[in-house]
Formats: sequence, structure tokens, C-alpha cells
Amino acid sequence: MGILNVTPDSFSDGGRFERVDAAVRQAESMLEAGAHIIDVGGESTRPGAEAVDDQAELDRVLPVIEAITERFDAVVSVDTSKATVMREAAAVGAGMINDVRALQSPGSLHAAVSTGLPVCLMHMQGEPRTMQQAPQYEHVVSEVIDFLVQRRDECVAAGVENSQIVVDPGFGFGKTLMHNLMLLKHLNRLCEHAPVLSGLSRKRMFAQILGSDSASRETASVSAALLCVQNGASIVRVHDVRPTVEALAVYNAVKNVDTNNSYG
Ligand code: YH5
Repeated sequence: MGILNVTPDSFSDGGRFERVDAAVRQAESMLEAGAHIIDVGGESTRPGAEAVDDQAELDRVLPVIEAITERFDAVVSVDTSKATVMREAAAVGAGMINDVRALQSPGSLHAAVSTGLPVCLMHMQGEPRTMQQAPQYEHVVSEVIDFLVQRRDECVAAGVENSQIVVDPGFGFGKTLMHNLMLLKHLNRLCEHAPVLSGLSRKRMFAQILGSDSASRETASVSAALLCVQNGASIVRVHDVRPTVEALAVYNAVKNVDTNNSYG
């Protein structure tokens, strides 16, 4: 899954056409590099980010989703928590809903059910504006698993097909470095319950591990994506598609070696 941010900070000046055009070109390059899904998001959920209103988010994401689904044979997921955005995105061709609030916002569960689309349910402690102030858990891995299993069951009860649900531990969303590392190390436990999507790409934990003066988080992000897949993740949400695809090609070649030949 390639990340396509359409927040104002991600595309500088230029008018509406320029913004949509730049987004389409970025989507095209991620698809050429081997992405299967393009995740389009118009709400910044970085630590400290302020909320955005419905109309602003619709104006940002709809033209981009429509343009990508018109031009390419690709699945577009919409990174949103808003019921209206889910409905309208589905109407212009979105193929998946990615919700960092796990369909807990008003009307969002009902809206997601009405689209019939697959959903990603993510765990977050708190709200983006304040979530990194003092994240606390007694047992982070079990608490995240319990939350996601409960949300999955609630979504199934509301009409989402079980086979259409993926879950995500929400790296960096109300978690310290230690919480993130614990969740990564024990990701296979979550994978026992549902297919897992994981998003670590370029997050702050790499600055904490590497020292914050490290200019690029790319190598660290690619390594982490590989660890997630090795621990059972089905989908990795990344900025750097090409190097991630290359790392996963090595992983798959090794994994499949004895099923593809008879030199055992
Ligand atoms: C995710 O993990 N994350 S938006 C801060 C960064 C870098 C990147 C400080 N949407 C996830 O990507 N959806 C986001 O550097 C997501 N899982 C799912 N399912 C935050 C983000 C980022 C934040």
C-alpha cells in the first residue's frame, strides 16, 4: 500500500488542477514501483495535528480518488474517519476504507456497511492532537489485540463481512517507542485474529532509534516493513514503495525456495 497524502502541507502552491495532477503522477509512480493499493488521505493524523472539517476533506480527496480510479486499474483506499467521506469516496471508485478511528466516529460504521467495501480498523489511544503526551498501557500487546478483536466483532454484528476486515496496531498512535517495539516484535499474535495491515513508514520511532539528526528514515522504514511481513503482516503501508518491494522480493525468494525446486 503506497501512501498518498493530499493534505495542504503535502502539496505546496498551485491550483486545483496542479494538485490533482501531482497526486495522479505520484500514484502512477507508486503503482509502477509495485504498489497494489494507493491510500489517499486528506486528514493529517500526525501527532499534534488539528481536526479538519467534512467539506475541506471531501474537496481534497474526491478529485484525486476519481482521477486515479479513472486512469489506473488500482485499488484506492480512503484514509478517513468521516461517514460522508466514506460514502462519497466509494461513489467515485474507492475500493477500501482505512480508518484510524476503527469506525467509531458518528455514523461511520453505518456508512462503511452501506458501501460494502473492505475496511481497515486501526488502534489509537487518544486523539491525534494529544495522543503522544503520555501514552500508557499495562500490557500494550494484549490491550491492542483485545480492542481490535472487539471492534472487529462489533463491525461484523453491524453487517461488515468478516473476510472484509483487516486490523492494524496503529504504530505511533498513542504509543511510546517501547510500545511500538513491543507491538512489532509480537505482531504475529495479532495476525492470529485477522489479516494485519501495518504502517511504520518514516514515523518518529526511527528518529528515536537512529538519533534525530539522521536525515533519511527510508532504510529504517524498509527494514521495519520487512520485519512486519516476516511477522505475518498482509499489507504494509509505505511511502518508499520501490525499495520496500525490492526487500520483499528477497524475502519471498527465500521463503519459497524449497517449494519452487527439488534441490532440498
Ligand atoms: C497507520 O499506521 N498512519 S497517517 C507521522 C510521521 C510519518 C508518517 C512523524 N494513517 C497510519 O503516516 N493508517 C496514518 O512522521 C494510517 N495505519 C493506517 N491504517 C500518519 C503517518 C505518519 C505520521
